[in-house]
Amino acid sequence: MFLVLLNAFCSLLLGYSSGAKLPDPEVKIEVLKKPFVCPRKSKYGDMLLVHYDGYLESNGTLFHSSRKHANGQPVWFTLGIGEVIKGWDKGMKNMCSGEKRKLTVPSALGYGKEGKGKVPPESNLIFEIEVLEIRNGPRSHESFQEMDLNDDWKLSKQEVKEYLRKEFERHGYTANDTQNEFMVEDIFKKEDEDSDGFISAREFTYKHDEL
Ligand SMILES: *[C@@H]1O[C@H](CO)[C@@H](O)[C@H](O)[C@H]1NC(C)=O
Ligand SMILES: *[C@@H]1O[C@H](CO)[C@@H](O)[C@H](O)[C@H]1NC(C)=O
Ligand SMILES: [Ca+2]
Ligand SMILES: [Ca+2]
Repeated sequence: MFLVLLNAFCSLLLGYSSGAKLPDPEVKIEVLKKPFVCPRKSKYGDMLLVHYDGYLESNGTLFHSSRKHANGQPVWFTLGIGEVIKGWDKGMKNMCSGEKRKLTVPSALGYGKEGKGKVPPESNLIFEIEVLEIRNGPRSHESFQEMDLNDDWKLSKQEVKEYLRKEFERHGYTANDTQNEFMVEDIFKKEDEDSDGFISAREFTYKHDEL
């Protein structure tokens, strides 16, 4: 259980995928409902809580509904980092909390040649997605400031370790120093690109080059 959380947390913190470049298929976006008040719009790196229904475009079969399946719980994901299909990453920018969109996603931005579960290979998909909540993602400017305890615009190993400790405690786990140090080393190996012993704001922010 601990390791599962650790992995989930690591991929949250470090997660961005480097996919091969595609020839730019487009997602068709239709706004079905837009709230009158919209204090904040979704941007890459934000965490979004959504309910959604996914249909096969070919014959309208509902292949997944967050309300009907998996205990009816809405799902959290981070926008723009390849955690979800590209169609969502591309089609859910600038959304308000309470907004509902219909996305028509070509197969290449969905599950592609392989398909997945109830989605056959080469299927175009239709999603009706409602955003329930938007939060700062782990890679946001706000998160960086929260981690940068001495405001020098770079993260030391100590600051990252402190952040991990707080995150684990927030999730109800006792922080394990040995384990944390191991994670910090791993994080710095990947993130400290110029090996100066600090993660700069530039090194920290998401890389969006696959979008
Ligand atoms: C819709 O298409 C899928 C995949 O080709 C197939 O499995 C399913 O039986 C079809 N459903 C209907 C109602 O035709
Ligand atoms: C902390 O993690 C290490 C490495 O996984 C493990 O060997 C050790 O027993 C853990 N310590 C505590 C107090 O849980
Ligand atoms: Ca700092
Ligand atoms: Ca650095």
